[in-house]
Amino acid sequence: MSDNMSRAMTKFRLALIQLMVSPLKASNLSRVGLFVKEAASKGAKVVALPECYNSPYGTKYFSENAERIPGESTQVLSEVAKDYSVYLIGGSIPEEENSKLYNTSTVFAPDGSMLLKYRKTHLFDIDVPGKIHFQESETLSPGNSLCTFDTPCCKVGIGICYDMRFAELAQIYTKKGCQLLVYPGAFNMTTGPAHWELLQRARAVDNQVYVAAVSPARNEKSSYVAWGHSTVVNPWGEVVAKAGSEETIVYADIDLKYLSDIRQQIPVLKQKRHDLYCVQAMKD
Ligand SMILES: *[C@@H]1O[C@H](CO)[C@@H](O)[C@H](O)[C@H]1NC(C)=O
Ligand SMILES: *[C@@H]1O[C@H](CO)[C@@H](O)[C@H](O)[C@H]1NC(C)=O
Ligand SMILES: CC(=O)N[C@H]1CO[C@H](CO)[C@@H](O)[C@@H]1O
Repeated sequence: MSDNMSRAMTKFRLALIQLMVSPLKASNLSRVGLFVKEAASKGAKVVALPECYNSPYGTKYFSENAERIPGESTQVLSEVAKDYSVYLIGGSIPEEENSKLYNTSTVFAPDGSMLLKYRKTHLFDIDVPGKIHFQESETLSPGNSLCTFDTPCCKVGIGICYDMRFAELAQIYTKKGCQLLVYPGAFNMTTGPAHWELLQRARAVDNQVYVAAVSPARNEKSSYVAWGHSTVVNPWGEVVAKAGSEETIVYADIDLKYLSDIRQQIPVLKQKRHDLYCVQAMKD
């Protein structure tokens, strides 16, 4: 693609695949291709799968379904990304290496190559926002510590589920130039109604970015009942697309011209906020 063309591309379609996940990994894997095909046929250029899309959420399933990377699931992701020529954000899968389990997210380019691999190890250990978390991801996936990737349209930042709660992560991604943040996640029936949309809107309006969160569909029979409601929020903080609890695909057009308009109208990102506050604090 020529530089001129990529510069001109200020709009692209994002699809979130709210998959119904079952204990049978093989059948679920085979359906990934069908959903991505459908999304690509509707013009999606960036497609995201939910957290734990190839195995139900729960420790007993993690060990049963864990695999190496590259492995069965990432092979499927690579082929599907290539077949339909999309950027594919592979939600997360349970990964095994040296008898340890990790929740790992991968992203594939339209040529089938793996752009990044992001492991979360101590997801619920993060008491001090930013600190420990970033150190760990730095050591686990050097070079991709902050988990961003470039598309011809914009830079995308990836977080998994709980990461959504950390304003700092979104802020750092924004400072790195991300215009879209994607969080594969699986909030439950308590945290879902309370915080799922609120957190996305907060991250979006704080940073004037598009924020998308992609959940598995709700399976009442599952041991972990996901809230569903995969959502896309625009830089003004408005929900532009939202699923219910059923298996479905959510589409949204990401408009970078709109994003830059918002940033011009309310230029918070241009001001050195921290410097201002420090000066103010010293005066006081
Ligand atoms: C991640 O994986 C670990 C170990 O397999 C598990 O205990 C934990 O609940 C998982 N967390 C998420 C958010 O998937
Ligand atoms: C959802 O998760 C929260 C926090 O981990 C927990 O307190 C709550 O009991 C869970 N709710 C359901 C319905 O499982
Ligand atoms: C998303 C997906 O593929 N879900 C399927 C997983 O496998 C079970 C059992 O075959 C199906 O019922 C789900 O629809």
